[in-house]
Amino acid sequence: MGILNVTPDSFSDGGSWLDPGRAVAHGLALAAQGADMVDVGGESTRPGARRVPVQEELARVLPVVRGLAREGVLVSIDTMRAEVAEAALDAGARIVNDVSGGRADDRMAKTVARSGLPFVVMHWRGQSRAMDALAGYRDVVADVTAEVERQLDAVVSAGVDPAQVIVDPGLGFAKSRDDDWALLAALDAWHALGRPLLVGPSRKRFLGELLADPATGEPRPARERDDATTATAVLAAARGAWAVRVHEVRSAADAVRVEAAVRAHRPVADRWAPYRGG
Ligand code: PMM
Repeated sequence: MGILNVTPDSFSDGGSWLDPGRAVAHGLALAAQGADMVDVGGESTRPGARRVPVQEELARVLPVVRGLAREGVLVSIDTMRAEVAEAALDAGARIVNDVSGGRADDRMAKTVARSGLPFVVMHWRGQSRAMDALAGYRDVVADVTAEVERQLDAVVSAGVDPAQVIVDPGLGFAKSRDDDWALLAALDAWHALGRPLLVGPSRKRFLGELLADPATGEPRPARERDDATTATAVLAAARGAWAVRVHEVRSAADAVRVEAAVRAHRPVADRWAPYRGG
């Protein structure tokens, strides 16, 4: 899943794609580089971000959704607002990606239910401006999967078919660096929910801190975290993730295809298993 943030203030690509023509061209480039879908968002969710007015969000995303859908790109709309989701679906989007998993707008689940289209339910504890203060888990993997299960129950009660739902651990959303690593290390736990898994590690803080400058302790700048993002994409793919949401598509798409090719040839390796030691 290629990321297309039509915002002035997203943490790593804010301001790059505000012009609709440039945004559509970038979305087409992401598809040409191997993205199976392009996720269009008009509101930054970086920690501390303020909400944008709904009219502003609509004005940012609709021309881009329309332009990409017209070119045959599978478009996902990244929004917490039912009104934006509905308008984007009318404009040709075919997936709703809600970082709040239906919790920020109580009309969202009904809107998605009516559409019958895929719905990304991400783990979420609250709005971006307060997000960092909401971190804190007894056992992050058990707590986050249990909370997503409750979000899943809530959207299903509102009419969403469980078969529509894709789950996402929400890396970086009300999570410490160690929480993010623990969630990545335990992606297998998500299969118990029985739903496809989306993972969004791209250029996030936990990678910047891992790659911090040893002399100054400064985190690696966001735009220099793509190789590390690609590594996490491979790990997620190897653990059976359905999709990985990334800014730099070429390397991540190549990498997950390598992983898939190796997986497809595993029966060859299995023939050698009896000869292996230990
Ligand atoms: N992360 C961001 C935005 N949208 N959607 C999903 N499903 N999962 C994520 O992890 C996620 C998301 C924040 O990153 P960005 O500002 O670089 O888009």
